[in-house]
Amino acid sequence: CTWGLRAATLDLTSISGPAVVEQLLHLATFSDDPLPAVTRLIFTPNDMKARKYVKQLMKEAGLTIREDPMGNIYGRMHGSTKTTGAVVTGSHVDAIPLAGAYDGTLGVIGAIAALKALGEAGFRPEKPIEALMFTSEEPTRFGLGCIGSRGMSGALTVETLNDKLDVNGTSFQAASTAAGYGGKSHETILEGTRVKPGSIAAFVELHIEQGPRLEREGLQLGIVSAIAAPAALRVFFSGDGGHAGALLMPDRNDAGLAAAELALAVEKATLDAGAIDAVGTTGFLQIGPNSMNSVPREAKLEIDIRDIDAARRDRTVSSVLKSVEEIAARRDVRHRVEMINQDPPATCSQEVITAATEAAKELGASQKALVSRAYHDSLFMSQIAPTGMIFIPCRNGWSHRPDEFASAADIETGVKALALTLARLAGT
Ligand code: HGY
Ligand code: MN
Ligand code: MN
Ligand code: MN
Repeated sequence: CTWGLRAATLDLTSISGPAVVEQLLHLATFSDDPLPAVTRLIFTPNDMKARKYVKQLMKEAGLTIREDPMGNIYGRMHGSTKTTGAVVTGSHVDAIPLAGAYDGTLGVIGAIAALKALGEAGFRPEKPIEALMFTSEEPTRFGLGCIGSRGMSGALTVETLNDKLDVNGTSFQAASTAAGYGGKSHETILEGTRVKPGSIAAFVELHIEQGPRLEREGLQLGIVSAIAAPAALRVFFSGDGGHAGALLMPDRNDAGLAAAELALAVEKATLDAGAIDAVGTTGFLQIGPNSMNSVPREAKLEIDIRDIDAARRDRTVSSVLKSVEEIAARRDVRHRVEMINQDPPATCSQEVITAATEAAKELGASQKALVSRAYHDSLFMSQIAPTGMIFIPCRNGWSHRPDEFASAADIETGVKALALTLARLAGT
């Protein structure tokens, strides 16, 4: 049948922005910090409560639930055919320290709400549709972002997973197994997580923009065309330290000052790239022993460098690496560099972009194509399936902070656009 006819008859009035907001705010109560801050790291007690709540919502939506060894949680709406790959939609519920209630969670709760509404509207998809909660998108606990979607897409090796320990020295294998997932080794865990080729026909992620463009232009939806290329590195400096009173300036090799210089060098290298899409951040800077009258002898920095142009991003990374060498030599400090990740950008699939754009038009929602400057699990899903993202505005573009906010009206528009996009991709 012609899609337009069927979409027009799809009654999605059961999708209610206020109801989704209520679920998001209930989810936000599972936090290690008092509201409105949300802190929720993978496999911690609050994450386990969040997982339980997500599975309860999936069950109430009539979805068939399955979980893989890394803790990715799938809720499936069966299609009329078994052979084709599923249309999948999802995001993450883990949150960096002192974050907000909408980053990631909108794409999980919204996915379940969209599938529930499609079921209630009597929509019977040809392809199965799945709501997916990725086990962890933030890099906080194991020092690597998108660990679940990397595992699903094959972008994660056993060696990489082996050296990802948390601050207590706990391995992913130990933490996931203690949480009821996992397995006897990282090999078996990755084997059980890897998505079989062809099993995903398309992937769509609903997310807040985490930037100010949509709100500034008064637009309701963003249809993502590309996702910027993220890179991250860890740098350690060490000097001999000493007494702040007795150690004279010419005799010092102050690791703290080397770190301070490097943080400024990151900013300079990024600005020297000469492009507004180039960003560089020293988000973590720790010195030791961190006492007023002791010359710092240790420093650790975690640096995040992104750009929509991968080659230009790589030039910025190499300029930062050159600065590490130059600062270390000049200040006579020892140094060590760990590249955490240096991923390619993602180009979204025209098929998904078209489906999402048509869905927005059907809703009469204002929209524009835009690039995602944040990374998402979509970055890795795009390596194994046609992938796209739908953005809604967030207040002042704020994200990764407790006052992150999206309105019930924008959330409702986003979930409806997602439902229509899924129906189009999964329909006959
Ligand atoms: O850092 C990011 O872009 C994502 O929010 N983890
Ligand atoms: Mn985030
Ligand atoms: Mn996110
Ligand atoms: Mn070196």
